[in-house]
Parts: sequence; C-alpha cells; structure tokens
Amino acid sequence: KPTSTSTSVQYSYSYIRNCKTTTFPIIIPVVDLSKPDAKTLIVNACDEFGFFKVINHGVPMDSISNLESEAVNFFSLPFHQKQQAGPPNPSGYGNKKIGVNGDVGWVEYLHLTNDQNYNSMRLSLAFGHNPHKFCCALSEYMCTVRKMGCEILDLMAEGLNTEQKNVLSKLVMDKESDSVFRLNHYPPCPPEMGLNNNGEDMVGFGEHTDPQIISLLRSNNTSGLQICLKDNKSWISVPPDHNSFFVNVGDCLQVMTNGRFKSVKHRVLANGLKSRLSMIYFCGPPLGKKITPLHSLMKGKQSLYKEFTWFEYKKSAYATRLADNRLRHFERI
Ligand code: GA4
Repeated sequence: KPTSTSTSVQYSYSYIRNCKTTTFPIIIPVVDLSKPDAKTLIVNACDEFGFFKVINHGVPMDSISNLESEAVNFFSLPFHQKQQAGPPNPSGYGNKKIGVNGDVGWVEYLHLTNDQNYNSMRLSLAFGHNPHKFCCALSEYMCTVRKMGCEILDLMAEGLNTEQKNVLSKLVMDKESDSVFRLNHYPPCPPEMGLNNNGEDMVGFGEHTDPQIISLLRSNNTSGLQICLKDNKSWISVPPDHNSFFVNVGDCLQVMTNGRFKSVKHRVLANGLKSRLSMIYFCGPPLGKKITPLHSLMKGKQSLYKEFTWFEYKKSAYATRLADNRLRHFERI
C-alpha cells in the first residue's frame, strides 16, 4: 500500500476491496415529509434499505449554507491552526485517523457534541478569536436538524404503531441526549494515490454502521457515498443531492426494533476531482438509557439482544475497528 508522510506521520491508506456494484438500477426511497404517506414510506424504506432520502424537510436553506460556508472556511485554515481545536475526543479536529484503533481515511473532520459551550471553546482555540459566526451557524443548524430528526422519528413510531408517538424522539429531545455532530471534509485525492495497482479506489471513510438511533446527513453535490444492500454484498452509489437529507438507520434503532430494521452499512469513496463536505447529526439517546426493543413490537417474543445501556455500547464500540459488527457482542445466543 502506498504511504504518505503528510505532517510527518506515516499513514497506511486503505483501498476499497469490495467494489461489486449491482447490475440492476436501485432507486433510493424518497420521503416527502409534507405528504400523508410519509410514515408508511419511512417504515418501508427502513425495512428495505435502512436508508432513505428526505425532501420538504423544513430545514431552511440559509441555515444549511451558513454552516457550510463556515465549515469551508475552517477547513481552508492551515493545518497547524485547525489542530489548535484539539483532538476529536469528544470535540475537536481529526485528520485521516478515525477512532483510535488504526482506521484511516482520505478525510479531515470536526467532531462536535451537543454542548455548545464546549464546542465554542474548542473552535475559539482554532480561530484564535471568538468564533461567534461559526458557533451561531452551528447551534442554529443543530437545532433545526434535530427538530427534523424528531419529526422523522415520530412518523416512524406512528408507522410502527407504537403505543406512544414520541417513544423514539423523546430520547433525542432529552437534555441528556448523547447526540453528536460531525463535519467531514474529503479533499480531492491526488490521481497518483486515488487508485492502487489493482484499480481499487481510495477509501474516504471506510465501511461501517452508525451506532446511534438515526443519522441525518447533508452533503454538497460531490459523489462518494455508497450504501450496502441487505444481501450484505452489493454496494450502490448514492447520487448526491445538496437540497435533501439522507437518513441512516443506526445500531440502536436495529435493537429497538428487535432486528426488524437493520443499521445500514455505508462508506465514502475518495473523489479525484472535487472536494466533498458532509454534515452529519447523529441522534443518540442519553448515556444511561437501556437500549431494548419497543414493547409494542414484541408481542411476547424474546429480544434478540442482551440488555445494555448506551454507555455500555459506546464503551465496547470504542474498542472496535470501523468495519466491525458492534452489535454482535450484544446478541443473545
Ligand atoms: C462511526 C459514526 C460516527 O462518525 C462516530 C464514529 C466514531 C469516531 O469517529 O469517533 C467511531 C465510529 C463512529 C464507530 C466505531 C468507533 C467509534 C470511530 C470508531 C472506530 C462519531 C460514531 O459515533 O461512531
């Protein structure tokens, strides 16, 4: 594997091995949140793909473009200045390294928490002054996107006929909710590095499932995102759409539906020409919340999973590699 000596650290880059793409065209489900059939379409999409696109989402375009331009400014700062934001645990700047167990991608990122004061402190270290504009854009965006996420979760709960409509959204609305936010910047990958000798693409962000309940992704118009189908073999490229949001089912929701919805495996391929900027809000429960299947879905059935709290899941997740199946550890045998 080629290595590079950027910032005096040696990286061993990964290339996409499994490039089997489907021979038949797959249409990614689109849910119009303003239509009465939204709840049914959400449940169908989660059953089929664990993934869907949302239009008429109610997040103002201004709120999106303000944060996008602040993020573009941040990522164009010199490397040493971005590093002043500190390492990404929990809020801070990361470059190429993802997690602490050796995963590497052609990506740099800002990892931010729900705590706006802490985010603001970290960002001011990088800007060397009060990052007022960035912080305002960030908290406005996080607030409106969380609202959209909760609307989606309410529709999902209704579509699943749960006893309480807010059984999922209340976890995200809880002031203790452990939601996180991530800005990923994928710079154009130089042609000599983009493909290896076997013609395999450089990994931007390696394959993984998201740990939380759902993730809400918005990106600029650069391609790269792929999702894996339920056969666990076929990958499909998701055409970018900067006016819409994409929703991923995460591991928590897989457990809360007792395995009915599967968390979607996804990855990002590096792009040789354009940079990709994505902003992802990960809707997470409070740390002490027991993650168990929803009562209304059980009807006397046994849970497929051992009981665990979100804290216990996270503790074990941070010891895994990105591509690992993090729920296996909690499966009942
Ligand atoms: C994947 C989804 C989110 O980006 C993230 C990632 C987290 C991290 O970058 O710190 C993890 C990864 C993600 C799952 C396994 C562990 C933790 C890196 C890693 C190898 C912020 C998250 O919540 O889980």
